[in-house]
Amino acid sequence: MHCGPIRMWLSCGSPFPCGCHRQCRCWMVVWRGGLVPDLLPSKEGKGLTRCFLLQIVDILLHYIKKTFDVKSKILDFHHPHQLLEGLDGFNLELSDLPESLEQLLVDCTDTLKYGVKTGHPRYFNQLSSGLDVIGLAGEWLTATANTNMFTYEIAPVFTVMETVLLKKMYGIIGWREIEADGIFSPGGSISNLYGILVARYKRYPEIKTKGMAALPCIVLFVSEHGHYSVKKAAAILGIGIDNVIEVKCDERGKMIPAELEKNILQAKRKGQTPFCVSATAGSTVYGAFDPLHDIANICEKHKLWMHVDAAWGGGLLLSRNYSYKLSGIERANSVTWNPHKLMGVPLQCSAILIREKGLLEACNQMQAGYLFQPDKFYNVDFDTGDKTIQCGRHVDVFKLWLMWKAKGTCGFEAEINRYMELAKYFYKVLKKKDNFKLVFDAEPEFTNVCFWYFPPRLNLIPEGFERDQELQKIAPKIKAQMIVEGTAMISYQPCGDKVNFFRMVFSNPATRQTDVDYLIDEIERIGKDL
Ligand code: ABU
Repeated sequence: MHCGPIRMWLSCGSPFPCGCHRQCRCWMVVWRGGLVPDLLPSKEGKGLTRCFLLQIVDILLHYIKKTFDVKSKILDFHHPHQLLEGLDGFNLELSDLPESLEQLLVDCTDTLKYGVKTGHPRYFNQLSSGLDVIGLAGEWLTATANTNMFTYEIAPVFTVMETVLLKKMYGIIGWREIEADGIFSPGGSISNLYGILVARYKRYPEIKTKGMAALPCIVLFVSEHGHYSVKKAAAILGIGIDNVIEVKCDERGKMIPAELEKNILQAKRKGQTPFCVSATAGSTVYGAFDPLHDIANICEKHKLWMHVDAAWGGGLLLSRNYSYKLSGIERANSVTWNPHKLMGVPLQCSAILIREKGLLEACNQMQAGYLFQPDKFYNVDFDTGDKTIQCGRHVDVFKLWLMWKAKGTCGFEAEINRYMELAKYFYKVLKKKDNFKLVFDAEPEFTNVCFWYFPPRLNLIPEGFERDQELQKIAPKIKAQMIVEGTAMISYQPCGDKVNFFRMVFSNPATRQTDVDYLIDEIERIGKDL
């Protein structure tokens, strides 16, 4: 059966390309009448559904091919007002009458056209990048199944699959299955929220019924390079961001254990009650790994919950060469690990792992009678929905499971090792260039490489405030030009007393050394006259 373009069927009125005249007539009636097209579950809708979905697949395949074509633009940038006003027939406004299937196909094409190809070899903008074809297939299947993770009853395969993946992750961290628990959540921020929520519940189970009024002034600790979601969690949980104590880091962005201990003692002296430390394994900007054993020793000494935000760095556990960087993670009470970052799983895929069975459920359980009936005929341990802070929960596990099947642990390891090698290569090239300056003049600890570009003009200005004022403007200008031309995407930020610098990260399987060389040339090309 062959499906030609729907556009052709409409204009020539010829028999339906899949050979079904009846469905073709249905289509024409629909088209002229402006009624909802005759797709499944309509009795006659099988042929048209097939043709429509094959057209969608064609659109997606065309996009995927362009994504991996290094010569194609990463994006066709337009300002928000232009998208709102409408572009070449791409109109975001919603109408009262139904649009034709033909128009929907055009809308799908345009949605991709004006978006960003995050799988492009020169997309370095975020920690999550790349487009894994197996993961994509997993996401398609997940959307087709269109179920909810709250009960085994409606997600039998996915709920059991989740336990298999969690068990694998506990084992990699170094926990025994019988002592561990976990759940997939909508992103690293929510996983960190879970870590802090459970930490507080463990210490003060009365929080669930009595609220914060029943608790003393509790405080938690995170490094000054830790993710902002820790503060956000404190705000959401009613702890308050003033009660998140930021611990000083060394020049590489690692928490200084002596500073942590000093802060804990200071808090106690002030009458505050420390309950949790959130350590970081792979900080967002510098890619720093906190000294986890030292932090674990301090947590044990002061009886504090140790959470490790390994959203970014967790994937490194799969590399036998580099997993030592997370040594001590096995001593954590909870861990955030996002397979959608270093492991390249399509967004979103994040896990919160807790080293105590039953705690997640005890903390979050509400026993909604309409979902979690205890008298079901199967093992209700697999009705995991009462462990979560959500009700409805998206299936995020299948794409990860399918990718793990396709690559094996060794496949993830090889990819991650390659990113580490690319980061070292990038560092070595930059080190040799006079017009680039590394934020740290030492081999990268992770795949993050932070650097400034100095246009020749800036070399005439002596080091100091005035030069920093000028340097601050360089990275945003270079990035803006790259976006407008669609040639590459890389992030930048200021950090502490350091003015805007670029952050390169490697987590994109499509990136090759030639793309790294290209990025450097591109920065020089755009930046030299700034
Ligand atoms: N921590 C969220 C992701 C940040 C980034 O992609 O740069």
